[in-house]
Amino acid sequence: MSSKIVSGLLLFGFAQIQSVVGCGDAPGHVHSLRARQPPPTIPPSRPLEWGDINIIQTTDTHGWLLGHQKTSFPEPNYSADLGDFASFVTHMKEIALEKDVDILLVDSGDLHDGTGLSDGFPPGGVDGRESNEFLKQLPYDVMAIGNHELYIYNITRDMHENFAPALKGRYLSSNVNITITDEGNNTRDVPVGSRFAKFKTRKGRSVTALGVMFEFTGNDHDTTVQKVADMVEEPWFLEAIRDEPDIFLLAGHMPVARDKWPVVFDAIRAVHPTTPILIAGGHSHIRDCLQLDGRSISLQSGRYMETIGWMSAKLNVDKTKNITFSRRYLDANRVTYEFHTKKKNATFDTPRGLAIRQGLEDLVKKFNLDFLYGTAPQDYKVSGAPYPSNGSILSLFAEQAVPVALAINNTRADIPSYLIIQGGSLRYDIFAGPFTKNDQLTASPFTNAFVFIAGVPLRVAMEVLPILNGDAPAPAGVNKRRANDDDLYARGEVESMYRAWLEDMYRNHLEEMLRARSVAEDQNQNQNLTLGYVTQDACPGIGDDIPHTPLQVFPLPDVISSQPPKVATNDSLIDFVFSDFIQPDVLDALNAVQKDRVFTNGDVESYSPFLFKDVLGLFAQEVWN
Ligand SMILES: *[C@@H]1O[C@H](CO)[C@@H](O)[C@H](O)[C@H]1NC(C)=O
Ligand SMILES: *[C@@H]1O[C@H](CO)[C@@H](O)[C@H](O)[C@H]1NC(C)=O
Ligand SMILES: *[C@@H]1O[C@H](CO)[C@@H](O)[C@H](O)[C@H]1NC(C)=O
Ligand SMILES: *[C@@H]1O[C@H](CO)[C@@H](O)[C@H](O)[C@H]1NC(C)=O
Ligand SMILES: *[C@@H]1O[C@H](CO)[C@@H](O)[C@H](O)[C@H]1NC(C)=O
Ligand SMILES: *[C@@H]1O[C@H](CO)[C@@H](O)[C@H](O)[C@H]1NC(C)=O
Ligand SMILES: *[C@@H]1O[C@H](CO)[C@@H](O)[C@H](O)[C@H]1NC(C)=O
Ligand SMILES: *[C@@H]1O[C@H](CO)[C@@H](O)[C@H](O)[C@H]1NC(C)=O
Ligand SMILES: *[C@@H]1O[C@H](CO)[C@@H](O)[C@H](O)[C@H]1NC(C)=O
Ligand SMILES: CC(=O)N[C@H]1CO[C@H](CO)[C@@H](O)[C@@H]1O
Ligand SMILES: [Zn+2]
Ligand SMILES: [Zn+2]
Repeated sequence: MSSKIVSGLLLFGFAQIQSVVGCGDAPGHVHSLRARQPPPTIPPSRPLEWGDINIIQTTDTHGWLLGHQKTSFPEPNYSADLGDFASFVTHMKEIALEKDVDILLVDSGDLHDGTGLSDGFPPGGVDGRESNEFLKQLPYDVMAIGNHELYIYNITRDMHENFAPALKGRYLSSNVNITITDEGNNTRDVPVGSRFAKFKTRKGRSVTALGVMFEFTGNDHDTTVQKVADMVEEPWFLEAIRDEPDIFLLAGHMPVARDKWPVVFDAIRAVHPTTPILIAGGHSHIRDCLQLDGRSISLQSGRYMETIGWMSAKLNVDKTKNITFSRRYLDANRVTYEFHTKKKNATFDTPRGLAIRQGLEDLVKKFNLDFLYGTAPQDYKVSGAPYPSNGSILSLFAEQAVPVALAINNTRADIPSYLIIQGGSLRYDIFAGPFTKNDQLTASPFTNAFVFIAGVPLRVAMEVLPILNGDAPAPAGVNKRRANDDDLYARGEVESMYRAWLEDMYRNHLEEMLRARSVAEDQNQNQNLTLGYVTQDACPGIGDDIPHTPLQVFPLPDVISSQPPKVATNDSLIDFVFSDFIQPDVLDALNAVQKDRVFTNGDVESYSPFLFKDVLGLFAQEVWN
């Protein structure tokens, strides 16, 4: 099949492929890619490759400390909790002892914002303070600060005062400061954790470690993120890297590709041309690996406790030779953990692991996270279903949930309304089954408000959406307020990068299927594969611990809408409801599409006391109960 045809097919959208892969056994009979029987649990088959120094990496855990508990695939593949992980680490350390090699545990940041365990704290609390107590119980050698530790000053201060001390100098924030008021009421600017750490491994190897943040600009007042190029010129940095260690360990909240790691790498290489450099990156939520030279490796281990990263290095003495590295992306579940530690279910749990799980379950009770709003009848996906559709959480939210939730205690409920909100309003899928407070916080935690303008002709309101989505040309005068990609990236937006990674993965899969000489060949290769990530990185060999077939992924619009109300004519006046997040864009667009009236902030009123984060719970109580 020529590549022209392949790309032509892809242009029609991913769903089209189902009618292309005919099976040949009956006319008109086609295989659905998703209709295969789920295969039985497949454990990994390849043991890990151990080296002289071995690193287990977590990153972007975002509160997912109880793992993924839903039964829809591939969630069970990520079902291990932090207690299981603690047991895994204990056993891996025992194996390292038997092999007489070094093993280090590293985290690359973003401990906040993701589930009820971090975000479901009662009023007066601080996000992540209680969930972080469990991370403190793991034997991390190095942890680096993430941007989600910097959006709210109180969180940063909590990390500085309560978290960093537990790491005893190994919570690293090389280019991130906090401004604090000390006992003498003096304002001081200090690193949130430590700028660097120097320590020796069990085998006596010297390590110089850094914790570098990408050039984040969305941080709160009284926190500072220094540019990476400025950091590497600081006297403290040059002093810290002057003496040659056995390895440099560069942990940091920065993707391993297409960001500023080469700046740090080059600064070290200028002084130490051959010293092994191990980079543990993060932030863009993908699995990735590359080598900046033959004596260095950079690993990034996904997100949300789905992936545990492994890298190892055989540290040869010959400094002119390349180092043999290995890397592996482990799916975070007990089957994986037991396979690699040669344990059985009955011998796997450690007392500390069990205590951590119990503690997390107690926290669920304390935060009332298992409060049941209702039962979801099916899965609703963020990018795993087309928008608009039955299976789209965006459709569910804008077309069903918001109208139900905002009708509650609303004096304007009887006035026809039309709603638009940002497509990024939903953070995670909803799965069939119990829908709890934890699920609500996971899917939709945002505190945006609903506002409205009364008396807008429906026709005018409906012209706004295509303009904001870029589907209609923006009329002259519409201020292109929406930030460019670089600005969004600097402010911490990563969802689009993660989704682009999924899209690449799925596109590669389709192209492979079309290349396969026959459907039989494809099925033979793929029928036993479970759904999950299919990583194609720049390191040698295969990185995924278990081969998977990728999830289908669909594009998302920037702005989504409710169904238009049933009114007499398109000129009927309605309540135009929207999110305060997009208010400036909405006003610009309204003033561009008509000239009868000038819309200003003064026309915008509060529509409901409920915020985005309240909607799904209210809806589930009404409709799924
Ligand atoms: C931050 O903490 C202080 C006291 O510890 C509290 O008074 C303040 O309300 C908190 N701010 C936020 C935004 O939570
Ligand atoms: C600390 O300084 C602030 C302003 O700099 C002042 O308002 C406050 O009264 C001082 N507090 C004490 C205890 O001196
Ligand atoms: C961070 O704080 C230190 C003092 O602890 C100060 O020397 C340094 O200039 C600060 N860095 C930035 C980028 O503000
Ligand atoms: C060493 O690694 C570098 C970078 O990965 C590669 O370009 C080079 O060919 C390797 N050299 C040998 C001798 O394998
Ligand atoms: C593993 O063991 C625990 C008790 O330690 C038990 O509750 C659980 O059902 C077992 N799981 C399997 C898959 O056998
Ligand atoms: C959409 O929902 C309707 C009603 O609940 C159902 O009949 C239909 O089969 C669903 N369609 C899909 C594609 O799931
Ligand atoms: C609606 O208003 C009533 C009466 O003020 C109140 O009791 C109820 O809690 C409100 N409903 C919600 C969902 O807030
Ligand atoms: C798939 O599974 C079947 C039976 O479980 C086995 O015979 C076959 O070799 C497997 N195919 C591949 C490609 O692993
Ligand atoms: C309203 O506008 C839409 C799209 O412009 C059109 O399809 C529809 O027929 C109009 N409806 C009425 C009642 O004018
Ligand atoms: C360990 C585990 O739970 N593996 C599951 C991963 O997901 C597939 C389906 O995609 C299941 O069959 C496995 O049991
Ligand atoms: Zn993150
Ligand atoms: Zn991040």
